[in-house]
Amino acid sequence: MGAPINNNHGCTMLADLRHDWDKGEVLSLFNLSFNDLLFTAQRIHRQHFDANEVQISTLLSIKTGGCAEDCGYCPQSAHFSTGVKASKLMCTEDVLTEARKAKDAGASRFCMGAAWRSPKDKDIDKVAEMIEGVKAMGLETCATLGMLTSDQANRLGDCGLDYYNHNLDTSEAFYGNIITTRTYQDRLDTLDNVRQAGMNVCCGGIVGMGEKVEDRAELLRTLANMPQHPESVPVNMLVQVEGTAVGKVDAVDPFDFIRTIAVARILMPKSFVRLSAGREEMNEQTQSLCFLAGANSIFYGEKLLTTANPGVDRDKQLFEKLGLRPLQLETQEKEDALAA
Ligand code: SAM
Ligand code: DTB
Ligand code: SF4
Repeated sequence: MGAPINNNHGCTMLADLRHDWDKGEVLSLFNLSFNDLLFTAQRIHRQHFDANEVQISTLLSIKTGGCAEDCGYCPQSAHFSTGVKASKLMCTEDVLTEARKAKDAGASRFCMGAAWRSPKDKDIDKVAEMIEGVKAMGLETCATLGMLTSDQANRLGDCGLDYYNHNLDTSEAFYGNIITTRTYQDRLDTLDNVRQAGMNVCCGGIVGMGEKVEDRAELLRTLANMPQHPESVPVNMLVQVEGTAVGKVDAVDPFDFIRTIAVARILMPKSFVRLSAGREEMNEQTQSLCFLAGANSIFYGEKLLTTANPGVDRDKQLFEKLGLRPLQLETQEKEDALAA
């Protein structure tokens, strides 16, 4: 475990990855001056990554709406009237057509999301077929299907799923204000099953649901204190959807969102931190500060699951203005994906 070293200029250097953060330490990062926080985060970022390279994933909702869970932020929950039409699981052929388009547009990872509390075993068979087809195109694969048993996680791992996304969403203390139909421990159990199955973990949360800075700090502390940091940490800014439980809370101050990205970068130096949902509502300057704070991954393509994301042309322009480049998969990774 590396101890934080303060160099008296307000920047903390980390000798190694840590998994033993306490509450006060994380909160004190949030309370740094904005410049000190961003400088610290950017310096740590540069120790582990090319600061001008951004990983890009494209999302597809393979099964939309009608979900039994009551997640207070989600337009796909059957508990809210949001205008999202429920549909059945897409067929593999249509999913592969969308994956091909995503690859041609420049994505390196394709993430398939389903509005399920948890998949049935027969759903896993169908999703496995999709995963195999997407991998055969030389794309990395990610899925987010709800809670998994350890058998289901093993089956997804065996068919070559690279990443499983399952978010903790917020702190354990605030969680009950947002979701009542499953527990924080249920989420942690699925994350354990994913890890045991040998897949990469994609786990993060949402900022802007009315939580306090202490809740953001606790969410990040929980992630960072896992025995292994999630390889991918999506930080979503709440997309406020009319009809959901948190559709009308006060919008988060962009500086507080940027701070959350910076603290995620400092706590999990080697993880990809994704500037996730909410970019459609952000200006270019806010997004740029997120990249400066250490975000190095985005969702790319005009739709997230059911809500809007900036169009590909706008993102290309932004990358050009900032001198950013999409991360290219290594030749070896491509060959592995194609051979699988
Ligand atoms: N049903 C699965 C589950 O909940 O694990 C997978 C899909 S679910 C839509 C994936 C994640 O999307 C949620 O955990 C949440 O973090 C994020 N999400 C959903 N609605 C959102 C919103 N309105 N704004 C920001 N993020 C949202
Ligand atoms: C994640 O953390 N954010 C993505 C992905 N993982 C699945 C989903 C964002 C959804 C935003 C609301 C919607 O489009 O329905
Ligand atoms: Fe269902 Fe996932 Fe939406 Fe919760 S976040 S309502 S589990 S689709």
